[in-house]
Amino acid sequence: MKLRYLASILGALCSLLHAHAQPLPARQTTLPGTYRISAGTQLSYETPLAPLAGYLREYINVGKASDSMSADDAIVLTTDPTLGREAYTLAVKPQRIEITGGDYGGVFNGIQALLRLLPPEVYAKACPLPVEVACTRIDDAPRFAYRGMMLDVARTWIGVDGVKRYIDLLSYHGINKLHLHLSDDEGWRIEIRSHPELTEIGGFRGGDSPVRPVYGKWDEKYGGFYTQDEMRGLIRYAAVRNIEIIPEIDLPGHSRNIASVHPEIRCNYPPDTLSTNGYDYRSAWCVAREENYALLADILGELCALFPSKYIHVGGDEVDMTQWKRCPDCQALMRQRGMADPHQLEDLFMQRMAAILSANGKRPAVWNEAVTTGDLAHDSRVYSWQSVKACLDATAKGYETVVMPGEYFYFDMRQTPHEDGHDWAAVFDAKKVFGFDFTDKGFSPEQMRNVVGLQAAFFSEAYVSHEPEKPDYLDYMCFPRICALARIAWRGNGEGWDAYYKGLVEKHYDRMAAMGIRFRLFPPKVSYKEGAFTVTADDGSEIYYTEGDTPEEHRYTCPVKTGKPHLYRFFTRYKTGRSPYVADKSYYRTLAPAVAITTSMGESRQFPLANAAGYKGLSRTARACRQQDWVLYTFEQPVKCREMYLQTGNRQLPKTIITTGYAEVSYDGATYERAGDLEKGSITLKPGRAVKAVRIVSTCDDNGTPYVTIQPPQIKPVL
Ligand code: TNX
Repeated sequence: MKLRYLASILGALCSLLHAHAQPLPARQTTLPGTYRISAGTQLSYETPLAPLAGYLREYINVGKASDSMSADDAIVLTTDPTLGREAYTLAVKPQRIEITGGDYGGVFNGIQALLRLLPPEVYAKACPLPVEVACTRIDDAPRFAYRGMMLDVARTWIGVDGVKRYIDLLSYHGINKLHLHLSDDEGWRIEIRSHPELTEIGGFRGGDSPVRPVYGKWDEKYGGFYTQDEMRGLIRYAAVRNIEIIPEIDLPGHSRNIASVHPEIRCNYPPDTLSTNGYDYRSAWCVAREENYALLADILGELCALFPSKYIHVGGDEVDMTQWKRCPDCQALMRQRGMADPHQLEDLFMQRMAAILSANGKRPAVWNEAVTTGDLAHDSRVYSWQSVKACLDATAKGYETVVMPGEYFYFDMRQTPHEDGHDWAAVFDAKKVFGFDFTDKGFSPEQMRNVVGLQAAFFSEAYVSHEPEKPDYLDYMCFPRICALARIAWRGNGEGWDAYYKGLVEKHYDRMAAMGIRFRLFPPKVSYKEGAFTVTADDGSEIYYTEGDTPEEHRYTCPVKTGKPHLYRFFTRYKTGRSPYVADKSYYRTLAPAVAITTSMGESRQFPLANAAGYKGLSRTARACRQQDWVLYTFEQPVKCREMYLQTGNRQLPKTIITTGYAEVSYDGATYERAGDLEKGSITLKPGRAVKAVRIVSTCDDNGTPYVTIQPPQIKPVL
């Protein structure tokens, strides 16, 4: 008996130690009866909760405020600090609804719990009144204090309204941190009053800007920025919704933008810009140039004054240290300090940032590379993105760590192999996000104590070429992956995927539709056997298909008989959601006929033309393109095919491409005829005859990168 007593005390102690790691299951008790919310329902609240009363009224059009906290027929908002941070209880009683939060955030979370009990139209601010709610009591608290999402507004500009919409969507899901990636090589998005040129010039790329266009939007000047007043508005808007905005200025790398506006911040040597047609491609701040720290003090000083967040993210990822190795001043500094490794220069730079932040009452947040040596101040917060190992490493070094390894949490990654998006970290969907578990990854209890929470990221290089004026691509990449992230950050995944998926499909799809989210449905199951397609969707969505090149969509109602399965692509729709296309494997089958690739731009030694010609990987030219530069594909034997796709640039990303140009086809190897213009550096040919050679010709002067990437041809057989 005694032993059991001791064991249970030990158990309780252990669970306290694991407090961060152990998900806290919500307790929900269903009670008899219902409460009817009507236009006459009163709203009672403690004075500091007034913003939440206003918020709630936007969604449920309840009646007048009441001072009485004991009124019947009322929704009552109160706080009780003994509940703990962000915890809440929601009690729906026959006479009234009580929402009690451990703090402001707890009350907000309780309101969200109430919205989830109402018809989904509540998210469209169209909840019919009166509405009956079954009596219940929910006691709930978050697993992690930090439940974040990072949005890259540097590569793709997202204006104030777009960010507000995103904040709304995050807040419905209990995400409480929005990390805004406000600067990168391609854009500077926050007004700095002492240096207005940073946004006036650096907020835009292309046109007459010294910042070169990249990732699409080639012909126009593209960009935008937030004034400090607008940002203050966003900070307030987010705070009402229990979201803290954490700003990031990416330093000392990813800084080509500011270096294009202030070239003097770069290292002290003339770069070789022959391959880039004179464009200085260097992206790192010089560590040895003392004046740089005055400019940085101005910038960070204003950020510290503007953002209430305790942490200011100063980047630290992917610094090109070859620039420091070539800089006489950086080299002299290294000798003077007895440094052997350029990572120590990054440490020194980051220590200077930490000192500026500390003088302004703030702490640094950094990407995991910045703690490679472990010398950075230990009150820094580390965002571990590169791998699970990087998370283990930062937590072992004792840093407060936001866990966000790319292979689980980079929502710019594609979700199945044939969809859009990056793939460098992994190809994954919401199921993998939901499955993220600390227990099988080797975190010790000490390391778990350093985990402050989870975050996902949406980097936006690819968004800009997917109609960024619309939220479709952003939504498709983020939802339902954000739902899964939010669930594991709030509660964990103890319920298992099947139960979670059921709730997602049966309840949450309707909510997301009412929220206006253009969410992704899971792909339908497609099988082609004995001359017929059979397609099923397990989520009640409607199945459609397209045939050949015609965009017309047909409703699938019974198996489709065909001898040409490669012509069909299936997908599903449910309200505002849609699935990716799914095709038979014959659709993707390619040929690899012997081909020689030559170019007027020379070849890179590291990525020779033989890579693409051998269908082994990408090739690069030795320099950027100019007008009349060409890439020639000559086939050993003329090739008959139904489709030939020739691509310059990175897969899925309009970058390192021939920005503008055209293709010429030759059927005899001697005469060429024009076959069409490049689109995003690529062209799909549908030649009626066997092709002997194709030539791609550039019509642009420069493409803003030091080389052009050439991909292996993708040639589809005649079937
Ligand atoms: C890596 S994540 C980056 C970003 C890219 C992203 C694309 C990080 C700290 N650096 O600059 O946008 O990959 O997935």
